[in-house]
Amino acid sequence: MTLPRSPGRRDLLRGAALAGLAGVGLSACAGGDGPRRTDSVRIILGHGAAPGNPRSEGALAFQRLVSEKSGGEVEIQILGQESVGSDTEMMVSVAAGTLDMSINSQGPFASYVPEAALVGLPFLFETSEHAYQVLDGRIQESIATRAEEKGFHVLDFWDNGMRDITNSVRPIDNPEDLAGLKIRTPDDTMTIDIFRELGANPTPMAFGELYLGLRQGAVDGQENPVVNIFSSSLQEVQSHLAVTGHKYEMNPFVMSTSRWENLDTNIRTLIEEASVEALAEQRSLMLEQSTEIYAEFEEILEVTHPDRTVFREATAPVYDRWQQAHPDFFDEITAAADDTRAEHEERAA
Ligand code: TK8
Repeated sequence: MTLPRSPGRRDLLRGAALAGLAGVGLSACAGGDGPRRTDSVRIILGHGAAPGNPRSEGALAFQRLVSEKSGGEVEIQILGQESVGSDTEMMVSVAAGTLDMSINSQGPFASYVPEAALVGLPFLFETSEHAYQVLDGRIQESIATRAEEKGFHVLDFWDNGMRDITNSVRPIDNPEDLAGLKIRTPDDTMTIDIFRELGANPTPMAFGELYLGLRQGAVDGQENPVVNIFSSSLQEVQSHLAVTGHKYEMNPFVMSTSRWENLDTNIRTLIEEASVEALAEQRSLMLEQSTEIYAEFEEILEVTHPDRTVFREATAPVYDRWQQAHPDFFDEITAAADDTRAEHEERAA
C-alpha cells in the first residue's frame, strides 16, 4: 500500500512565495473625516474550483454571509481556481500560516490527517446524502480533532460529491475495461489504491493540469464528480462517462490553527455560522447542478451505468489494506456507514 506522501520541495517553495500575501491580521483604518472604522479583519481564502462550480459559489456565499454578519468588519478575500497553488500547495501554505483558509480536497488533506482518506473507501456511501448523514456528526469531529494537532482548524466538510470515471478510449462496463488505462487521480492515496486494484494505471496530477493532460493524451481519463468535470469543460476532451459513483469526497474547509486562535470569539462564531449556511447552499447547488449535468452528458457523451456490486467486489482488497493501516477509524466509519445504509440504498438504485 502507498503511504501518504509528504509535501515535496516544490510545494514548500510555493508556500514560501505566499508568505508575503497573507497573515494580514488586524488593520486599523483611521478614516479622515468619516466614521472611524477600527479593527477590520481581512482573511484570505484559497480554493481550486472553477467559476460556477458549487464550491466557488459556496465560497462567494460564505464571503457575503461573513460580511453581512460582521457589518462589513470582516472581509473574506477569495483566491479561487488554484490561483495560489494546487490543493496540495494550499495545504502546505495553510499549515505554514501563510494562507489563512482553504476549501481543499480530501487527498491533499489526508497527507496530513491520514484517516481522512477513509472517507473515500470505495462504495462506502450509496449517495451524497448518505455521506452527509455519516460525516456530519461523530466522524467529522473525530477527523477534526486529529487535524487540530497538525495545524488545521476544520470548519466543516463541504461537498465534493460522488465520483465517476471519464476516458477517451472505450466505454467502461466492467473493471476489466479499465485495464491499462492511464487515469489521472488527485494526490490521493486511496484513489491511487482503488485504481491500481482495478487494473488501471493511476497517475496523480494537479487538477489545473488536467484539461491539457487529457487533450494532449498524457492521460486517457480521469475521475471526478460531474460538477467538476463540467465546470472545467473536461467533457470537451473526453468521450465516455461511466457512472460508477466509486467514492465520495468531502472538501475540508480549513483555517490555519494559529490564525483561528488569534481571532476574537465573536468573529469565530460568525465564521462558524457563515460556513454552515454557505455549506447548505453549496450542497443544494451540488444536487441541482448534478441532475442537470447528468442529463446534458447523456446527450454529448457515451454514458454507461456499470453494476456497482461487481466493482465493489473487485475493490474488496482495498478495504483489507486500509483496515490494517487504521483499524480504529476503519471500524468507526464503516460502522457508521452500515448503520445508515438501508435508508439510502433505495434512492441509489
Ligand atoms: C478541483 C479539484 C477537485 C478534485 C480533484 O475542483 O483534484 O480531482 O476533485 O476537488 O480541487
